[in-house]
Amino acid sequence: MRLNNLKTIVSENRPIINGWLAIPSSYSAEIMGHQGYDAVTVDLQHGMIDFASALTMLQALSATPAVPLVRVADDSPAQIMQVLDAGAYGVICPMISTPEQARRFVSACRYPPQGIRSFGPARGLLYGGADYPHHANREILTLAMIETREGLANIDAILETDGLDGVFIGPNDLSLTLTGAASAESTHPEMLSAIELVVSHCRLKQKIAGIFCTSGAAAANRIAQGFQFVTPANDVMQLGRASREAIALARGNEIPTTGASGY
Ligand code: 3PY
Ligand code: MG
Repeated sequence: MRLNNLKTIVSENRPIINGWLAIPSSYSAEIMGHQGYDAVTVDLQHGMIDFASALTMLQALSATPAVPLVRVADDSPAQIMQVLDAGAYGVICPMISTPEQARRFVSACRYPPQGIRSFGPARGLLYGGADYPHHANREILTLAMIETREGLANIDAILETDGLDGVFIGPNDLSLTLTGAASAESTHPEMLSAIELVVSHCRLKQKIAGIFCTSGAAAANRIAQGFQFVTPANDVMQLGRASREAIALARGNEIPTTGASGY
């Protein structure tokens, strides 16, 4: 089976830089996959992407060096199993608040006896190789999103889930629940200590600590803080910013920091 390069990167103590796709386009996916990201995630929760588009995006990513990941809409096993069959080499599951939810999520990613994944590897075989069914349990990456007050309180028990590779903080949702305002780079004291708590528990349990960021500079700060998996903004934010910069430069104006998209 094709090895999951992300597991190698983690074992070598290097950070994973992950691209994020919200625009339903195999062409964008192909472009992003060729930019040097270690992984690129197709977002089925907040992105404008349905399964048919996700399939073509995973196919496009297969032709690039980036490891294809999917953020699913929730912890329902049917969609988790479908994106794995479509060739995702890892799943990011939002809104994991309890160890039971974490177990349900990981179990859907693992063939028996470790889990309940149903057999029908489809594109997994094409991307991973003929022996995919024998090694998929070892290679597929599982990241549970911590973005609720309850998830934060249960961080220890969630990290103890067998087969869970790590957690990925959703800072917008987490700050919304902790402080009343969604802000990915919130400096509210409750957010700062929540983030420190997650990083320190991941370090103790030797699990991946991941987080969504709003820029490359913000991602560099998170790596310095101890995160091993960072997403330096998504395609929509990057497209908006690049456009604003080009327009401002052409007009000889100052580059605005936020645009119509709110990013
Ligand atoms: C959040 O910040 O809540 C996210 O889910 C990022 O994708
Ligand atoms: Mg979120």
